[in-house]
Amino acid sequence: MVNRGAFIVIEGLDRSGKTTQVATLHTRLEAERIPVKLLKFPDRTTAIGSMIDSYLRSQSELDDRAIHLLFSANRWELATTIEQLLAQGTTVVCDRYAFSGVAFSTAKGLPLDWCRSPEVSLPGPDITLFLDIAPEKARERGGYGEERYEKEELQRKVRSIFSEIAAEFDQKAWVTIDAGRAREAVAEDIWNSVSPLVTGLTYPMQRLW
Ligand code: T5A
Ligand code: NA
Repeated sequence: MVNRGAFIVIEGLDRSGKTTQVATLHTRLEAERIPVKLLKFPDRTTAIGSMIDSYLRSQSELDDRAIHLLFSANRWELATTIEQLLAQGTTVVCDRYAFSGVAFSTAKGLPLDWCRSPEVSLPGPDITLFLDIAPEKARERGGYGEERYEKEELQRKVRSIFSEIAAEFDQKAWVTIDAGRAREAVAEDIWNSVSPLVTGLTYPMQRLW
């Protein structure tokens, strides 16, 4: 029986460097000959994803609950794929996941428990790396302010909800990384956290939450 792949989630505030770090991790895993698949949420390529994309670019309006459920449905669309990849021994690296879903919608004013319920029993990450950065520092990076949620006040609320979510996990399952440093330093911390997991796991896939 092959060991299953690890499910690695990279979370963080907008412009914290998630996409940059996911790409670096991908390159390193390939160099180590570890089978790997990158995923990103929202996955804007599906029919649901195109509704989300239009909402984020302020080209359409949706009730806060409706958009929340679309973000969640966008993960459920890929739940079986994630499960199959892990079972066949492929490591899955995911740029944002259910924690973003809960943090952003709660920051907009929806109750946390309500936000969490559609995420329950999705494939659970083996490790979540949270890229933490002060919103005022993130704002200095390229492209900030183009999409709906890229406002400093909202980002501050999102950051505090992420820290509430973090408190529910032990230090091995949720690792907070200072993302305000140089790319290489952040990448090194990520590698040190994930390298023990990527040679394959023998325990079953987890479920949220
Ligand atoms: N959302 C998402 C929900 O509300 N509910 C959900 O369920 C989900 C999944 C879109 C929005 O949707 C919300 C959250 C978001 O507001 P997205 O598509 O992931 O989510 O957003 P993106 O715009 O693609 O990504 P971000 O804006 O969050 O950027 P990243 O990926 O964190 O940052 P990255 O790597 O693109 O870097 C940003 C810039 O900084 C530079 C990069 O070169 C780039 O210019 N940079 C650095 N500069 C200095 N030092 C470093 N260490 C740097 N690392 C990167
Ligand atoms: Na990104």
